[in-house]
Amino acid sequence: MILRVTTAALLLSATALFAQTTPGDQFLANWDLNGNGTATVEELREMRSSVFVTFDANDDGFIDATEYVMFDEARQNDVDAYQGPERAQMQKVADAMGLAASDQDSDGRVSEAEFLSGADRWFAKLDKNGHGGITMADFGK
Ligand SMILES: [Ca+2]
Ligand SMILES: [Ca+2]
Ligand SMILES: [Ca+2]
Repeated sequence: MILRVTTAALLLSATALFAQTTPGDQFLANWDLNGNGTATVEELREMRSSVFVTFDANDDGFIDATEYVMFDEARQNDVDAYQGPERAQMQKVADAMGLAASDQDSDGRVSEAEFLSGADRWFAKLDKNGHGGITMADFGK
């Protein structure tokens, strides 16, 4: 009986793992800061600012190539949780914060200004239906 309960519990937790959140759910969980179902460009900038501070490990105002190693790994972990078309969707989100996409003056490192200004281009790309906010609809849900 105990064994059966344990198995059921295991099955339940496995189901929870497999019924993972969609990229849209995950995106909004991270970027819709006030939780109203819409990520605005202001929220994208604010969150990018927090992300920047997190990965500018030596606080010199730049995420350089060395610091990008950690940052790339963190974003890749998110991508690796998905497969198929959802993986492609997550990859796009991850790439948008990459060194190549963010380093506008091509000096090999990303300043906070470069990183924050990326939010505007990113927002325009993500807001597929152009209604001024990113919602689940923009992720095809
Ligand atoms: Ca919001
Ligand atoms: Ca730095
Ligand atoms: Ca730069």
